[in-house]
Amino acid sequence: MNKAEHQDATALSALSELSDEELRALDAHWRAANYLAAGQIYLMANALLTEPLKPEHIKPRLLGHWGTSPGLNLVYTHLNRVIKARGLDALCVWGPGHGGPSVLANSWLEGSYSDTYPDVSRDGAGMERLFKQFSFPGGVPSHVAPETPGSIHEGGELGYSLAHAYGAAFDHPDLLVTCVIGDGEAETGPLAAAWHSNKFLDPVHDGAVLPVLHLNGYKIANPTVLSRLPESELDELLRGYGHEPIHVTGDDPLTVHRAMAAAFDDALDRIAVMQQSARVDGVSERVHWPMIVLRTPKGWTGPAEVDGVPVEGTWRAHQVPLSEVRENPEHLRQLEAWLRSYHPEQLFDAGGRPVADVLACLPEGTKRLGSSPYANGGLLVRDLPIPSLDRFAVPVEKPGSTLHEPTRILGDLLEKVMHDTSASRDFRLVGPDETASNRLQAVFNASGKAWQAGFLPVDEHLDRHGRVMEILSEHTCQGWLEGYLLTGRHGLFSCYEAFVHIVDSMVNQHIKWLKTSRELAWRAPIASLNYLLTSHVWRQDHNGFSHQDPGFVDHVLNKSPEVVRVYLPPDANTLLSVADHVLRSRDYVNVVVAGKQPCFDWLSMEQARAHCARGAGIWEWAGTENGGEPDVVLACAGDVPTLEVLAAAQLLRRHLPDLAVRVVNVVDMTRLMPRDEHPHGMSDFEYDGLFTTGKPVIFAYHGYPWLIHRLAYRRTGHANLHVRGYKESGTTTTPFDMVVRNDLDRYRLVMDVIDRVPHLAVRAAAVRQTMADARTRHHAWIREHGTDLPEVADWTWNA
Ligand SMILES: Cc1ncc(C[n+]2csc(CCOP(=O)(O)OP(=O)(O)O)c2C)c(N)n1
Ligand SMILES: [Mg+2]
Repeated sequence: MNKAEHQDATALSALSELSDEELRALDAHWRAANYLAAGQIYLMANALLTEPLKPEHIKPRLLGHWGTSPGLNLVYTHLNRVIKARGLDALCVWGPGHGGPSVLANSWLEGSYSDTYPDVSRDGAGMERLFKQFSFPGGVPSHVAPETPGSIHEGGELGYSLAHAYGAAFDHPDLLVTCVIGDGEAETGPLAAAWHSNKFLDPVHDGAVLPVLHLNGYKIANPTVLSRLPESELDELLRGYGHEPIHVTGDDPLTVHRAMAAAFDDALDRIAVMQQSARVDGVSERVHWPMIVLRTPKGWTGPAEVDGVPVEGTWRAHQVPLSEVRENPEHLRQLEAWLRSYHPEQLFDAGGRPVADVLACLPEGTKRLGSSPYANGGLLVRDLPIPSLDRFAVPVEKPGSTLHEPTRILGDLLEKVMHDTSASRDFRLVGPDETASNRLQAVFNASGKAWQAGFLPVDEHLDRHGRVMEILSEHTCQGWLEGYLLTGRHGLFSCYEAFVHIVDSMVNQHIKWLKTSRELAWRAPIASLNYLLTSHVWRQDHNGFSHQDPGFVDHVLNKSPEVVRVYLPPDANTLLSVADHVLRSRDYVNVVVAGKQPCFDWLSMEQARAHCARGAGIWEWAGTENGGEPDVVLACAGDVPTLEVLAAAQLLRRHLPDLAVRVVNVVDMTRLMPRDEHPHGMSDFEYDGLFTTGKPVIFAYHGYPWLIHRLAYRRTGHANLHVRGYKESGTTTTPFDMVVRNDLDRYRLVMDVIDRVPHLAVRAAAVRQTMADARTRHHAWIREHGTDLPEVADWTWNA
């Protein structure tokens, strides 16, 4: 858009009734924030420019992002005004989180920063610290990070702001969540999907989300798609997403202040009316929420031209507009002129404290964005009411004789949790369209599925006030849940195992957030992010190869050990015990992999609790040790591998009754790690006792076999460890064929034992041959009958 068009559009915007005094004060606040943002990028001394700028005042490494900062500052300034005027509880999610200097500047101006970090006081000495520490060794990161007061969103990896904002707003009816979305960020898949969150926001029980699309026109090196659409086309697009856009456009500060104030007032008036009509008048029609489209220049108020090329209003303003300030006197001169253009002497008193005009727009106490308890969710979180597990446990008189679908049993527990949080509304279940498919449908007895779009008679369980969230965007599910947890609530994400990879990089970011937060005393612990991965690799009966990928566990186990936990409960009662644990935990990312298909019940509730507390242990009843040393250890992790190991143990009992077999089951994968690498890691002493130092260990694992080697490579007995798992051989076939194809089946495991226990090869050659023949029989049988061999399909534990 050219300048004339800018002005036209500005003229169309409604102008607010700001008094000249208010206008001057808002502009003073904005200029102060701009000054402080630029100061952080460049200065390590002479923060107030009390003397002419010299090279030694400049940081040796110039790091940070200027371009987005003036726009973020504008939003912060105007949010302050409306929070104060209307007494709002507000939170802001800063999508372009690379604008760290802006958010830091504002939290310093409002005093939140000094409240959190008293050594960075709101005066000249504190300003100097604020400047020097930014992107400086031993200081603070360049982005909006966990260290930043008032933040729940790093914005380092772009795309998640809008989903986070909605997550924060769900079940916080009195909260306004403003969300600044970069026009580059708006090109990402996660952001594009998140516009539809407005079809899930309940105007009665949820707060409001006010998106501010920040059209500064550019990304790092390119124009942005949305900024180059004709305004009418953009307007239609946003209306198509269900919003009513309010456009604010311009490059003259005072005009934009007036338009921005009017836009905020207009948006908040509309929101208040919509909430009133839903909450008081009981209107249940879908709401088309307002949003603001803010079109101002990138790097606004910065250097217009540098070295003969335009910078302000272009992509060149993205990071550091003047890059050779120490070496190039012209750059130094330009920087000084730029910084002095804000008139710091009018904004700060001689002691460096912001003057009254600058502070006039600021709210107080916890209304300040940087001091909102909503942004430090651990302050708000209550314990989840988790009922006693005994009423949900399945009775187990004898192991391996009854079958249950573990996730269905878990669904009963979740129904109760959902029911018991009906009033507190602080628990949600999210998933991409799979709650029922994952057999958790009992929760629908306690809550329907959130839905604000159209309803048809065929629909089931859709509910304007529901707390089960289903949208076919794993990114949106993940973003919602993160925002919900970060603002002090609880939840569970149930997902097909293979497709949870879609959020690999989102979970990376959340783990980083938690790792850093745990090191900040002022950040209170929040509820853990819990994944239930079901419909797993071994039982993709309907789908086949595309749906088979157990690698999320590998991905997560690379991450900060203090944050990540991985559980593979082998049956219904162990799943209940694991669920109880993860739902109570704080500050972790818990990955629980469990089947939804009928699965043998191995452990009573009491045994399950003890087994899960150990995380890994011997199942004496399944082995044949008789008090001596075992000849071989059969280890397993995961429901299907556990079944195959027990079936193998039974075959060994029958065919090689003298062989001393130990059966070990691992529920908590991190138990396998060395003790000094993970807080759950086993000492060598314990590990050696369980797995022996010299006997063969045949380990049947749910996922890719290499993981077990990685976890155990330092152990004495590693050379004797032989792992079977998924080796990417899959298709649509019978359940048992899946394990046969991947050499994880009972017959193969028996052959592995014979091959690895010394002196057995000759003695047990006939047994080995019987096992190989069974595999051959299996092969022919499934091709003829389409089902598994009766001896496999009808198998029960019978020792
Ligand atoms: C997912 C992702 N891809 C790429 C980047 C690298 N990156 C950092 S800033 C940026 C441009 C962002 O542009 P925009 O959202 O318009 O922000 P602004 O113009 O306000 O700086 C890019 C591509 C990133 N941070 N995250
Ligand atoms: Mg941009």
